[in-house]
Amino acid sequence: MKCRRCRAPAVVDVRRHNAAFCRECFLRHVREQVRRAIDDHDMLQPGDRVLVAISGGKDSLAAWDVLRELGYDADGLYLGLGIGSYSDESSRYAHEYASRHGLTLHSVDLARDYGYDVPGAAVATRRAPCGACGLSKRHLFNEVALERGYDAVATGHNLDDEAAVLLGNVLRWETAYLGRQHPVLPAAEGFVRKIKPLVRLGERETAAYCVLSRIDYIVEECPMAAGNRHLGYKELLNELEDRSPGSKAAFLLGYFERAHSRFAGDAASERAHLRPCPECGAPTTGDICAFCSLRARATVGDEAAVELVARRTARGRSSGRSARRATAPAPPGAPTGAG
Ligand code: Q46
Ligand code: ZN
Repeated sequence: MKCRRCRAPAVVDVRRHNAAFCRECFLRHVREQVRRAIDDHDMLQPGDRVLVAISGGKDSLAAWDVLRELGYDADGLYLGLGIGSYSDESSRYAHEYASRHGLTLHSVDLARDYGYDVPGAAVATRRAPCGACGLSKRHLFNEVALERGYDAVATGHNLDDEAAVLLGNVLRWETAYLGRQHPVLPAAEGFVRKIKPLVRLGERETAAYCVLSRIDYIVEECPMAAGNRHLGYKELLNELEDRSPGSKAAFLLGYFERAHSRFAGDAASERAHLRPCPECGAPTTGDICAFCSLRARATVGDEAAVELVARRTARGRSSGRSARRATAPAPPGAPTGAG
Protein backbone atom coordinates (compact mmCIF):
# COMPACT_ATOMS: atom_id res chain seq x y z
CA MET A 1 0.00 0.00 0.00
CA LYS A 2 1.32 3.41 -0.96
CA CYS A 3 0.49 6.84 0.42
CA ARG A 4 -2.11 8.57 -1.72
CA ARG A 5 -0.26 11.87 -1.56
CA CYS A 6 3.44 11.10 -1.73
CA ARG A 7 3.61 7.41 -2.79
CA ALA A 8 5.79 6.51 0.23
CA PRO A 9 4.86 3.28 2.07
CA ALA A 10 1.50 3.81 3.79
CA VAL A 11 0.91 3.17 7.51
CA VAL A 12 -2.83 3.92 7.81
CA ASP A 13 -5.76 3.29 5.50
CA VAL A 14 -8.98 5.30 5.63
CA ARG A 15 -11.60 3.19 3.88
CA ARG A 16 -14.13 6.00 3.83
CA HIS A 17 -11.83 8.01 1.58
CA ASN A 18 -10.59 4.90 -0.23
CA ALA A 19 -7.09 6.10 0.62
CA ALA A 20 -3.96 5.19 2.56
CA PHE A 21 -1.37 7.57 3.99
CA CYS A 22 2.20 7.61 5.29
CA ARG A 23 2.71 9.09 8.77
CA GLU A 24 3.35 12.69 7.70
CA CYS A 25 0.53 12.79 5.16
CA PHE A 26 -1.90 11.18 7.62
CA LEU A 27 -1.16 13.81 10.28
CA ARG A 28 -1.69 16.45 7.61
CA HIS A 29 -4.98 14.79 6.56
CA VAL A 30 -6.23 14.95 10.19
CA ARG A 31 -5.30 18.62 10.53
CA GLU A 32 -6.99 19.40 7.20
CA GLN A 33 -10.20 17.70 8.32
CA VAL A 34 -10.23 19.72 11.53
CA ARG A 35 -9.41 22.93 9.66
CA ARG A 36 -12.24 22.22 7.23
CA ALA A 37 -14.74 21.55 10.06
CA ILE A 38 -13.72 24.82 11.77
CA ASP A 39 -14.03 26.83 8.54
CA ASP A 40 -17.21 25.21 7.23
CA HIS A 41 -19.04 25.86 10.48
CA ASP A 42 -17.41 29.15 11.58
CA MET A 43 -16.34 27.52 14.83
CA LEU A 44 -13.51 29.88 15.74
CA GLN A 45 -12.30 33.36 14.89
CA PRO A 46 -8.65 34.47 15.04
CA GLY A 47 -7.67 35.29 18.62
CA ASP A 48 -10.43 33.21 20.24
CA ARG A 49 -9.50 31.48 23.49
CA VAL A 50 -10.63 27.86 23.56
CA LEU A 51 -11.21 25.60 26.55
CA VAL A 52 -10.87 21.93 25.54
CA ALA A 53 -12.76 19.37 27.64
CA ILE A 54 -10.05 16.79 28.41
CA SER A 55 -10.87 13.26 29.56
CA GLY A 56 -7.46 11.66 29.03
CA GLY A 57 -8.87 9.64 26.11
CA LYS A 58 -7.76 9.69 22.47
CA ASP A 59 -10.39 12.08 21.15
CA SER A 60 -10.00 14.92 23.63
CA LEU A 61 -6.19 14.75 23.55
CA ALA A 62 -6.22 14.64 19.73
CA ALA A 63 -8.55 17.66 19.67
CA TRP A 64 -6.25 19.62 21.98
CA ASP A 65 -3.16 18.63 20.02
CA VAL A 66 -4.61 19.51 16.60
CA LEU A 67 -6.02 22.84 17.79
CA ARG A 68 -2.57 23.77 19.12
CA GLU A 69 -0.91 22.58 15.90
CA LEU A 70 -3.30 24.81 13.96
CA GLY A 71 -2.19 27.75 16.11
CA TYR A 72 -5.19 28.20 18.41
CA ASP A 73 -4.88 29.46 21.98
CA ALA A 74 -6.25 26.32 23.64
CA ASP A 75 -6.20 25.35 27.34
CA GLY A 76 -7.65 22.18 28.85
CA LEU A 77 -10.16 21.40 31.58
CA TYR A 78 -10.14 18.03 33.33
CA LEU A 79 -13.20 17.02 35.35
CA GLY A 80 -12.67 14.36 38.03
CA LEU A 81 -15.76 12.14 37.96
CA GLY A 82 -14.81 9.80 40.83
CA ILE A 83 -15.12 6.60 38.76
CA GLY A 84 -12.51 4.58 40.67
CA SER A 85 -9.28 3.59 38.96
CA TYR A 86 -10.64 4.71 35.57
CA SER A 87 -10.71 8.32 36.81
CA ASP A 88 -7.27 7.99 38.44
CA GLU A 89 -5.75 6.73 35.19
CA SER A 90 -7.52 9.22 32.93
CA SER A 91 -6.39 12.09 35.17
CA ARG A 92 -2.80 10.84 34.90
CA TYR A 93 -2.86 10.81 31.09
CA ALA A 94 -4.48 14.25 30.93
CA HIS A 95 -1.94 15.81 33.29
CA GLU A 96 1.01 14.06 31.65
CA TYR A 97 0.07 15.44 28.24
CA ALA A 98 -0.32 18.96 29.65
CA SER A 99 2.97 18.91 31.52
CA ARG A 100 4.92 17.37 28.61
CA HIS A 101 3.81 20.25 26.38
CA GLY A 102 3.86 22.96 29.07
CA LEU A 103 0.11 23.63 28.75
CA THR A 104 -2.52 24.96 31.15
CA LEU A 105 -4.90 22.26 32.37
CA HIS A 106 -7.63 23.46 34.74
CA SER A 107 -9.01 20.84 37.05
CA VAL A 108 -12.39 20.44 38.77
CA ASP A 109 -13.17 17.47 40.97
CA LEU A 110 -16.81 16.59 41.60
CA ALA A 111 -16.17 15.07 45.04
CA ARG A 112 -13.73 17.71 46.23
CA ASP A 113 -15.52 20.74 44.80
CA TYR A 114 -19.19 19.74 44.76
CA GLY A 115 -19.52 16.96 47.33
CA TYR A 116 -20.60 14.09 45.07
CA ASP A 117 -19.25 11.73 42.40
CA VAL A 118 -20.81 10.06 39.34
CA PRO A 119 -21.37 6.57 40.84
CA GLY A 120 -22.93 8.11 43.97
CA ALA A 121 -25.12 10.44 41.93
CA ALA A 122 -26.34 7.52 39.81
CA VAL A 123 -27.40 5.61 42.93
CA ALA A 124 -28.96 8.62 44.65
CA THR A 125 -30.95 9.71 41.61
CA ARG A 126 -31.66 6.22 40.26
CA ARG A 127 -30.53 7.49 36.88
CA ALA A 128 -28.06 5.88 34.53
CA PRO A 129 -24.54 7.08 35.43
CA CYS A 130 -24.12 8.68 31.99
CA GLY A 131 -27.10 10.95 32.67
CA ALA A 132 -25.62 12.38 35.89
CA CYS A 133 -22.17 12.45 34.33
CA GLY A 134 -23.21 14.26 31.16
CA LEU A 135 -25.27 16.80 33.05
CA SER A 136 -22.34 17.58 35.37
CA LYS A 137 -19.93 17.92 32.45
CA ARG A 138 -22.15 20.24 30.43
CA HIS A 139 -22.82 22.49 33.40
CA LEU A 140 -19.23 22.68 34.65
CA PHE A 141 -17.48 23.04 31.27
CA ASN A 142 -19.81 25.93 30.52
CA GLU A 143 -19.40 27.45 33.98
CA VAL A 144 -15.61 27.33 33.99
CA ALA A 145 -15.43 28.72 30.44
CA LEU A 146 -17.67 31.67 31.36
CA GLU A 147 -15.86 32.36 34.62
CA ARG A 148 -12.44 32.29 33.01
CA GLY A 149 -13.34 34.24 29.90
CA TYR A 150 -12.98 31.58 27.19
CA ASP A 151 -14.77 32.18 23.89
CA ALA A 152 -15.62 28.53 23.22
CA VAL A 153 -15.63 25.05 24.76
CA ALA A 154 -14.30 22.35 22.42
CA THR A 155 -15.15 18.70 22.95
CA GLY A 156 -13.66 15.60 21.35
CA HIS A 157 -16.90 14.27 19.85
CA ASN A 158 -15.96 12.49 16.64
CA LEU A 159 -17.88 11.36 13.57
CA ASP A 160 -18.75 7.97 15.14
CA ASP A 161 -20.09 9.58 18.34
CA GLU A 162 -22.19 12.11 16.47
CA ALA A 163 -23.55 9.61 13.94
CA ALA A 164 -24.67 7.37 16.84
CA VAL A 165 -26.37 10.29 18.59
CA LEU A 166 -28.04 11.27 15.31
CA LEU A 167 -29.34 7.74 14.82
CA GLY A 168 -30.81 7.77 18.34
CA ASN A 169 -32.45 11.15 17.77
CA VAL A 170 -33.88 10.13 14.41
CA LEU A 171 -35.23 6.82 15.73
CA ARG A 172 -37.30 8.76 18.28
CA TRP A 173 -37.79 11.93 16.20
CA GLU A 174 -36.43 14.05 19.02
CA THR A 175 -36.84 17.26 17.07
CA ALA A 176 -35.48 19.64 19.74
CA TYR A 177 -32.37 17.45 20.12
CA LEU A 178 -32.03 17.30 16.34
CA GLY A 179 -32.18 21.09 16.25
CA ARG A 180 -29.30 21.30 18.71
CA GLN A 181 -27.18 18.59 17.07
CA HIS A 182 -24.67 20.63 15.16
CA PRO A 183 -20.85 21.02 15.18
CA VAL A 184 -21.24 24.52 16.61
CA LEU A 185 -23.77 25.87 19.08
CA PRO A 186 -23.52 29.64 19.20
CA ALA A 187 -23.11 31.54 22.47
CA ALA A 188 -26.28 32.87 24.11
CA GLU A 189 -27.14 34.44 27.46
CA GLY A 190 -25.61 32.06 30.02
CA PHE A 191 -24.12 29.76 27.37
CA VAL A 192 -20.62 29.84 25.95
CA ARG A 193 -20.14 28.70 22.31
CA LYS A 194 -19.71 24.88 21.98
CA ILE A 195 -17.68 23.38 19.16
CA LYS A 196 -16.87 19.86 17.94
CA PRO A 197 -13.78 20.18 15.76
CA LEU A 198 -13.35 16.38 15.25
CA VAL A 199 -16.72 15.90 13.65
CA ARG A 200 -15.19 14.97 10.26
CA LEU A 201 -12.91 12.25 11.79
CA GLY A 202 -13.79 8.70 12.77
CA GLU A 203 -12.51 7.25 16.05
CA ARG A 204 -10.08 4.99 14.19
CA GLU A 205 -8.53 8.15 12.75
CA THR A 206 -8.25 9.89 16.13
CA ALA A 207 -6.66 6.77 17.63
CA ALA A 208 -4.18 6.57 14.74
CA TYR A 209 -3.43 10.29 15.11
CA CYS A 210 -2.52 9.78 18.80
CA VAL A 211 -0.36 6.73 18.08
CA LEU A 212 1.49 8.44 15.22
CA SER A 213 1.89 11.65 17.25
CA ARG A 214 3.13 9.66 20.24
CA ILE A 215 0.31 10.88 22.49
CA ASP A 216 -0.35 8.46 25.37
CA TYR A 217 -4.03 8.14 26.21
CA ILE A 218 -6.26 5.95 28.34
CA VAL A 219 -7.30 3.00 26.19
CA GLU A 220 -9.66 1.46 28.75
CA GLU A 221 -13.32 2.43 28.24
CA CYS A 222 -15.27 3.98 31.09
CA PRO A 223 -16.66 1.02 33.09
CA MET A 224 -20.00 2.80 33.40
CA ALA A 225 -20.61 2.87 29.64
CA ALA A 226 -21.61 -0.82 29.50
CA GLY A 227 -25.16 -1.31 28.26
CA ASN A 228 -25.48 2.30 27.10
CA ARG A 229 -27.89 2.70 24.18
CA HIS A 230 -25.37 4.88 22.40
CA LEU A 231 -22.89 1.97 22.23
CA GLY A 232 -25.52 -0.22 20.58
CA TYR A 233 -26.09 2.44 17.91
CA LYS A 234 -22.34 2.63 17.31
CA GLU A 235 -22.17 -1.14 16.76
CA LEU A 236 -25.06 -1.02 14.29
CA LEU A 237 -23.44 1.81 12.38
CA ASN A 238 -20.10 -0.03 12.32
CA GLU A 239 -21.80 -3.02 10.68
CA LEU A 240 -23.31 -0.71 8.10
CA GLU A 241 -19.94 0.96 7.53
CA ASP A 242 -18.28 -2.45 7.00
CA ARG A 243 -20.74 -3.26 4.23
CA SER A 244 -20.75 0.20 2.75
CA PRO A 245 -17.76 2.38 3.65
CA GLY A 246 -18.67 6.06 3.85
CA SER A 247 -22.22 5.47 5.14
CA LYS A 248 -21.58 7.08 8.52
CA ALA A 249 -20.06 10.22 7.02
CA ALA A 250 -22.85 10.48 4.42
CA PHE A 251 -25.48 10.11 7.17
CA LEU A 252 -23.96 12.70 9.54
CA LEU A 253 -22.43 15.25 7.18
CA GLY A 254 -25.49 15.05 4.92
CA TYR A 255 -27.65 15.81 7.95
CA PHE A 256 -25.66 18.95 8.73
CA GLU A 257 -25.79 20.11 5.11
CA ARG A 258 -29.33 19.29 4.16
CA ALA A 259 -31.56 18.59 7.14
CA HIS A 260 -30.37 20.32 10.32
CA SER A 261 -31.87 23.70 9.44
CA ARG A 262 -35.33 22.12 9.31
CA PHE A 263 -35.13 21.37 13.05
CA ALA A 264 -33.27 24.45 14.28
CA GLY A 265 -36.55 26.18 15.16
CA ASP A 266 -37.52 23.41 17.59
CA ALA A 267 -34.35 24.00 19.64
CA ALA A 268 -34.73 27.80 19.50
CA SER A 269 -38.28 27.72 20.85
CA GLU A 270 -37.06 25.74 23.88
CA ARG A 271 -34.40 28.36 24.62
CA ALA A 272 -37.06 31.08 24.56
CA HIS A 273 -38.52 29.70 27.81
CA LEU A 274 -35.33 29.82 29.87
CA ARG A 275 -35.08 31.75 33.14
CA PRO A 276 -32.27 31.95 35.73
CA CYS A 277 -31.96 29.14 38.28
CA PRO A 278 -32.59 30.67 41.76
CA GLU A 279 -29.70 28.59 43.21
CA CYS A 280 -26.91 29.19 40.70
CA GLY A 281 -28.25 31.53 38.03
CA ALA A 282 -27.93 29.07 35.15
CA PRO A 283 -30.62 29.38 32.48
CA THR A 284 -33.24 26.70 33.04
CA THR A 285 -36.81 25.84 32.10
CA GLY A 286 -37.46 24.31 35.57
CA ASP A 287 -37.84 25.74 39.09
CA ILE A 288 -34.15 25.06 39.72
CA CYS A 289 -31.63 23.95 37.12
CA ALA A 290 -30.96 20.27 36.49
CA PHE A 291 -27.42 20.55 37.90
CA CYS A 292 -28.54 22.07 41.24
CA SER A 293 -31.28 19.47 41.47
CA LEU A 294 -28.79 16.66 40.81
CA ARG A 295 -26.29 18.07 43.30
CA ALA A 296 -28.95 18.40 46.01
CA ARG A 297 -30.13 14.82 45.53
CA ALA A 298 -26.63 13.37 45.22
CA THR A 299 -25.46 15.00 48.46
CA VAL A 300 -28.55 14.31 50.62
CA GLY A 301 -27.56 12.55 53.84
CA ASP A 302 -24.01 13.79 53.64
CA GLU A 303 -23.99 16.80 55.92
CA ALA A 304 -20.46 17.82 55.09
CA ALA A 305 -21.25 17.76 51.40
CA VAL A 306 -24.48 19.73 51.82
CA GLU A 307 -22.59 22.36 53.80
CA LEU A 308 -19.94 22.50 51.10
CA VAL A 309 -22.60 22.99 48.43
CA ALA A 310 -24.30 25.71 50.49
CA ARG A 311 -21.01 27.51 50.99
CA ARG A 312 -20.20 27.35 47.29
CA THR A 313 -23.68 28.56 46.35
CA ALA A 314 -23.39 31.52 48.73
CA ARG A 315 -19.91 32.29 47.39
CA GLY A 316 -21.14 32.08 43.81
CA ARG A 317 -24.04 34.46 44.52
CA SER A 318 -21.97 37.01 46.39
CA SER A 319 -19.33 37.06 43.65
CA GLY A 320 -22.03 37.81 41.10
CA ARG A 321 -20.57 35.18 38.76
CA SER A 322 -23.39 32.72 39.05
CA ALA A 323 -25.87 34.63 36.89
CA ARG A 324 -23.89 33.52 33.88
CA ARG A 325 -23.87 29.79 34.64
CA ALA A 326 -25.79 27.41 32.51
CA THR A 327 -26.72 23.79 32.01
CA ALA A 328 -27.59 22.79 28.49
CA PRO A 329 -29.80 19.81 27.80
CA ALA A 330 -28.43 16.86 25.80
CA PRO A 331 -29.75 13.93 23.86
CA PRO A 332 -31.04 11.13 26.09
CA GLY A 333 -28.77 8.15 26.63
CA ALA A 334 -25.72 9.66 25.01
CA PRO A 335 -22.36 9.44 26.71
CA THR A 336 -20.93 12.90 26.62
CA GLY A 337 -17.62 11.81 25.19
CA ALA A 338 -15.00 14.36 25.83
CA GLY A 339 -13.30 11.19 24.73
S1 Q46 B 1 -17.47 9.06 31.30
FE1 Q46 B 1 -19.51 9.60 32.01
FE2 Q46 B 1 -18.89 8.72 29.59
FE3 Q46 B 1 -18.49 7.13 31.74
S2 Q46 B 1 -20.25 7.75 32.96
FE4 Q46 B 1 -20.99 7.65 30.86
S3 Q46 B 1 -20.78 9.75 30.18
S4 Q46 B 1 -19.41 6.53 29.80
S5 Q46 B 1 -18.14 9.81 27.85
ZN1 ZN C 1 -28.70 25.88 39.33
